Amino acid sequence: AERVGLYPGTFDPVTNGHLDVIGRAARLLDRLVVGVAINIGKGPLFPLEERAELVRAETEAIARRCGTVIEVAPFEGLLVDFARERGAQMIVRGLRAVSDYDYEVQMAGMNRRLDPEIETIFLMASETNQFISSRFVKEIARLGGDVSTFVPALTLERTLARVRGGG
Ligand code: COD
Repeated sequence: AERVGLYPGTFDPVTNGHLDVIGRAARLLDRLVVGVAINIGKGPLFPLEERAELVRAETEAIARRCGTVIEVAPFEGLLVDFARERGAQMIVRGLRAVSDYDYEVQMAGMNRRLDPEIETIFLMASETNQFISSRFVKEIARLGGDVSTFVPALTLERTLARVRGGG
């Protein structure tokens, strides 16, 4: 059977940490759906369409390299419902520092109660990309720091345009 995974997130914006996880997941799967959350509490820097557009653009090379189909799709509502709808047997999450652990374990546990058929799998990024977070990328860029090793090229350009534009 086709192995399908769902990698959900906010991607505000996509970072080299996310891409590292996507590359590792792609090697294990036939098809990877990257779910871009529509409703996110805190006002995002990028609107939904641009978050999805950047994920799409930055994952093209990975899809070509792995021969895995990567679909980028916005979603709202329950994650497990979206996973079922897209035919995914597993949810892919990334683990960074221990600080992610509590939240990730609770989320995986709750999702398992909601749908015991769907497995959550955790992947770690390389040492270089391990500690990158969208939140700190935005903060560093706003304060004039160099984020060019944290995000891919097009995303860097768009991030600088947004923070310079005061957005
Ligand atoms: N290295 C490794 N992993 C990383 C890195 C890195 N440098 N950076 C990010 N990641 C991982 C994160 O740990 C996460 O697993 C994933 O990448 C996405 O990260 P974010 O920050 O873009 O997205 P999140 O964690 O804010 O997304 C949360 C969701 C939108 C997926 C969640 O809120 C959700 O599922 N909402 C839908 C409603 C629902 O079903 N709720 C019940 C869930 S129990």
